[in-house]
Amino acid sequence: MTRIERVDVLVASPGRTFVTLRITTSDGVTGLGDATLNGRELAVASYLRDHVAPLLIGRDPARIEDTWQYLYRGAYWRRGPVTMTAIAAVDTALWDIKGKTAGLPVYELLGGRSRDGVLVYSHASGSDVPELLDDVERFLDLGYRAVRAQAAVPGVGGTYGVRKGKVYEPAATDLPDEQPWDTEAYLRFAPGYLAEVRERFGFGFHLLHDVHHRLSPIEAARFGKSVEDCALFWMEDPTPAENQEAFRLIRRHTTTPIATGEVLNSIWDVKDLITEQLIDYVRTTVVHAGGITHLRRIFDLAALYQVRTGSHGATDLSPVSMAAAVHLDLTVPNFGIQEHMGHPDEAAEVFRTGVTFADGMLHPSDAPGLGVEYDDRAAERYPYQQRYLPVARRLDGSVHDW
Ligand code: CS2
Ligand code: MG
Repeated sequence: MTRIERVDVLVASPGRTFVTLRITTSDGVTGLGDATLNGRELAVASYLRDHVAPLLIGRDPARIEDTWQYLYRGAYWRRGPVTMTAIAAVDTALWDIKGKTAGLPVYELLGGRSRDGVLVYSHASGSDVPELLDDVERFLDLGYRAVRAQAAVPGVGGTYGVRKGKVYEPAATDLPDEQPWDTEAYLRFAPGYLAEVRERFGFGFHLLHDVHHRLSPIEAARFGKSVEDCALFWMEDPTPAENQEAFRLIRRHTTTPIATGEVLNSIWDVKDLITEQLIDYVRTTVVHAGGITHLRRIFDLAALYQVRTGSHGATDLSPVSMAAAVHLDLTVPNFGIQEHMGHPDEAAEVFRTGVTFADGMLHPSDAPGLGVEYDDRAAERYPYQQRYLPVARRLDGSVHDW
């Protein structure tokens, strides 16, 4: 009988920090899982190394669902980003192993292809509107059929999403960078530049925007109404989603589609949003919402209510969870879109992935399992670096949602 023989928690910072779980079976088959929780990485590394790994040794790697239930119910303390990211890493690694053992890519284990490829969007941004427009053009020229647009609000250094360098990386300082925020300035400025994107490039591609949890429900309703002529694919995280009822108010005022869920980590956190159709896209992910096993439950619930998938895919989601996302996205009937921000060049030295980009879509490799390899020797060149996400402060100095 095959058994789990070894569990490694691998922490490295190739361009940015990633925590990767590797499970090795008594047959010598290995599986990878992403365990990266941006800004709180070591909490998950310890949860896995100190609390979960000892429980996995000797277990049957084929029993994915049983392991999921064992780790979720057996923890007693349920849900939350650290627990669900740790369970996700184990789950993803076991699906990788199952695929390798079966000699099949994971998407074949999930029901096979429902589409030719996975439509993706990437991030255009600018420190001013001309720079944003040039960046949108760059992504359209690269073949993206969907582009997110974010521009710095004049005089507001804390505007979310403005890239400095090749990829947008918000966790860039060894202590939280405290950034100013001015909601009124944002509400007066952002609708204008989104309209300018449409004026310059038309409506032949999907335009997305991330509000990033910054507005109250009525402010979000006001924003949604003000951009209706821009025909956004979605406005993302218009208001913090802990209070799922808040979205009822937004829904009453605007037809701009809504996406939320990247900071949520279980079906319970999105149940009302989905069953009341308060959102149009659910953004939960393989890495933060309990792995492939739990995310497909969320996606199946969403399908019943015509809510489509729109998973988070920023730089802090490693090539391992991005590959797993593509395998799942390829199969689910209610796929919407997949975020694809890419990774720093150094990450490609550590993670060798078979995922490819073509014609505005991502495509998984047909290698057995997830199709990702981890190079330990390369990882040694990039020791862990502690980095924090920023903190936002209103003009009166009080903390706001970053
Ligand atoms: C953002 C992320 O990609 C997105 O939609 O919300 O950049 C997010 O800020 C980071 O993933 C946080 O680590
Ligand atoms: Mg977001």
